Amino acid sequence: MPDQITEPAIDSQLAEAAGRAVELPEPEQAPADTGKGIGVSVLRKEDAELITGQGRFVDDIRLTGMLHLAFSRSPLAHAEIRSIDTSAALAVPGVRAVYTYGDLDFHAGVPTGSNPTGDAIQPERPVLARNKVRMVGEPIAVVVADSRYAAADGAAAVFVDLVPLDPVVAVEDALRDGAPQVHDDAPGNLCCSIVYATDGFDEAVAGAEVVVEQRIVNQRLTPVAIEGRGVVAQVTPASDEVTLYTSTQVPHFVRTFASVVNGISEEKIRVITPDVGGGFGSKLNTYAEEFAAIAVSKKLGGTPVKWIEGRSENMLATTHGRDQVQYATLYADREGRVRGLRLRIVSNMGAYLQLLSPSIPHLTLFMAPGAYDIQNYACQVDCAFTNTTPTDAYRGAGRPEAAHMIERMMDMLARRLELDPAELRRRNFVREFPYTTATGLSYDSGDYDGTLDRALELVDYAELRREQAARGTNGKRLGIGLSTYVEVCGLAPSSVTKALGIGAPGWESGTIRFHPTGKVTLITGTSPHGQGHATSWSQIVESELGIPFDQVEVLHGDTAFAPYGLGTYGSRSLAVGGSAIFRSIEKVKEKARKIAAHGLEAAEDDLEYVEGRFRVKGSPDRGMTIQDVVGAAWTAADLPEGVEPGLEATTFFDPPNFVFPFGCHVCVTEVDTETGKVAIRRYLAVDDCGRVINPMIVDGQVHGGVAQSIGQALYEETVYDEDGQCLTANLVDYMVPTAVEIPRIETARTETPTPTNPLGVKGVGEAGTIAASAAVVNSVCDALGVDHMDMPLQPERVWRILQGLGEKPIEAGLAETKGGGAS
Ligand code: MCN
Repeated sequence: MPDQITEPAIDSQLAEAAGRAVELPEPEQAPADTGKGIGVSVLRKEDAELITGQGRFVDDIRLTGMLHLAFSRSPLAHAEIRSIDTSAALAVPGVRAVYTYGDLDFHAGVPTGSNPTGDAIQPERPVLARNKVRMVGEPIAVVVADSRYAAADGAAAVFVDLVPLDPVVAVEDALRDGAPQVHDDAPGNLCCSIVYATDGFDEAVAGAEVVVEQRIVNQRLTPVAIEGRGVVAQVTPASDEVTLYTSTQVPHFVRTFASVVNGISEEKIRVITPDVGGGFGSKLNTYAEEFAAIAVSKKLGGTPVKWIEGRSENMLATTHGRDQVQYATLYADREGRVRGLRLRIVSNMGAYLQLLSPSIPHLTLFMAPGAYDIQNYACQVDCAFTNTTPTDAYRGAGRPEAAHMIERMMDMLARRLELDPAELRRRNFVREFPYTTATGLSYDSGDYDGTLDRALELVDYAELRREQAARGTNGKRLGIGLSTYVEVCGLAPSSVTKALGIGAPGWESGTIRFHPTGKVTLITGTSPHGQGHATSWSQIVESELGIPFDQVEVLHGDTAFAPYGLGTYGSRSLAVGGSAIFRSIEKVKEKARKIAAHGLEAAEDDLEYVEGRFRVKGSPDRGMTIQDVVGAAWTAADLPEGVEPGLEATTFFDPPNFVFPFGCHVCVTEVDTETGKVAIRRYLAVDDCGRVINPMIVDGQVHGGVAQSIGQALYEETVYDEDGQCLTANLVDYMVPTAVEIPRIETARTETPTPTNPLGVKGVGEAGTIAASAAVVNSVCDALGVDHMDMPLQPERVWRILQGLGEKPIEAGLAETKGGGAS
């Protein structure tokens, strides 16, 4: 059972911004006397700078003599490059140079990082296009100018003679016979394929009493971080040293790959990540512009150069997310016990692979059975190239697609069996932990009934169902949607990430360094961009060492001083990076104990550490503060035999397993039968991310994630026309919901610690995004009494259903053309 439950907290800023008259309780905050250790809702120490305009982002970096870059990009989705004429661009006032592929020194193409099948086709992707372009927005030439504006004018004046080729846009079209070929070396546009089935699958599901089938489209999305990407690069020609400022989630990867692509020795490259205004996975990558900026600075003999992405450029040329078509079949008996799941996933890679592109749908494959005891499972994943922007990690990365599918299928099954969706879930929950899934994952810990019970109690589910029945089907219909999700995060151990073909290992580094005055610097290999690591990590230090929160400085994002770190993504930072810090704290504590025992002339075992002080058990007056110990370690005049001076430790923590957060989200909607408009009346998120370090940060992460997922459910969709032109590359056509659209989000928690790491923590950074879309769509389908609707549930789509017109016409799917799902 959960050992702690926190009451709902509310995002007051969102409610106020929406002008809603809502009575808001005071946010939980640290009372003055409780300290700022683990479990306390401390305000984030990062925010004072950020909200007073003192943040320092890439665009704030100004180096002497710096020039500006702009990229001339392909206007066509698929074409041969006949010639490039740069003369008009060079004539633009302020333009200093224009470079195309052959002018710059590259030793490799833009890197791809993962190969989940071992035989994935990874087509070459030149940093600047050579011979062919395969997507709108592909960089062809780079213009160097005195100002950003002159550079943009220059880029617009580059004339590229393109011979159009037929593009292929929709993923299922790409796999049809005779489809235009995106890459010569990827026949049939297939990047890779995996067929997985548990033993005896066909026999196990044969004769199932109930079979529910559905084609589900998980539409393409654009990540839209507030700050786009940006780069400042300077090469020192005499030493070949590079300083690269870049807005990234993975500074060390950027250094390693810049070394490979730019042909510069890795130790000579310093990557600095200043403040980063969000990423949502889109900055978990290395991009052409980073390598091009280094190459240009080198070509110019060391002149620093800057490139700052524009919004439409961001929406065209930075990675997109999702874009899966799924064919799901759920087999069950009449009592609602699920006997098997068959799934076919067709996943749109876009024109090229980024670091993780083909691994994302494989995460869907692994997590598709969700929180249910489904031991018979068959899945086929086909990853296909199209003439569109590459897809890669977008908050949740493969798991929202899994959770949305299985949570929708469970609701469809409940409807078919005329069972309450909560009851159906209870009949299928996993209850024994650790639990080995049909795909061989080991769910670490959980209490799925606990979060469901708590959620149903908080929304008063029985009363809602009564209201729904009483209201009937006229006017505004009431819908209640559940999502009892489980997700995987904290990707590790490295042996498993390797086996999964994920190019990166799973460990993380963390250093603790004491200064002679007893103050602490932490260096973390994580690369926060809105998650509040400086705050959380300082809380861990205060709890474990008694060093006040405000006397802890957290450094990150500079490869010159940090041990190699893998960065921030996959909600791994606390479970892996925070645990590395914790282990380093244990190491310094162990050394400090030796020094204190020596100083106090006591046995180590006779010492206890209480509130920042070693004291002799039974004689509390005899003691040494941690500051005294640090002083002794620094002066080093009287240290015990064999103990080195100084107090500092580094850990590379590689956990034995992933972590599996879970929860139950409930969405209550009112659907206007006249207009098709969906209004969310209530949204409740009950999450379990193990032990909680900072409840306020966790609430914030859940709010942000839920808001993004409501965006997917109701508003957002990246749309291409049949020529491969992106119709939604601006914030007018692509609708990111604002505080006006997002309802008040209530949060509550249960705490089921994980045995996977010493802190007992699981990740929460993506939980909201993984859970919410299914809760919203389940709610709307419940309101309308229909089996399924694809996202986004814009009023027109809902209205068509209400008029009995059905979905917008969809072309026949691949399930028929390619001979069905896995076997
Ligand atoms: N936390 C906690 N207790 C827990 C779990 C987490 O106090 N049991 C705290 C952590 O200490 C940390 C924060 O919550 O301060 C998030 O931790 P974690 O779940 O480990 O996730 P990461 O820090 O690795 O963040 C990555 C995740 C991802 S994958 C995306 S995408 C994402 C996200 O976080 N993008 C974000 N949150 C974002 N938030 C902002 N503001 N901007 C983004 O781009």
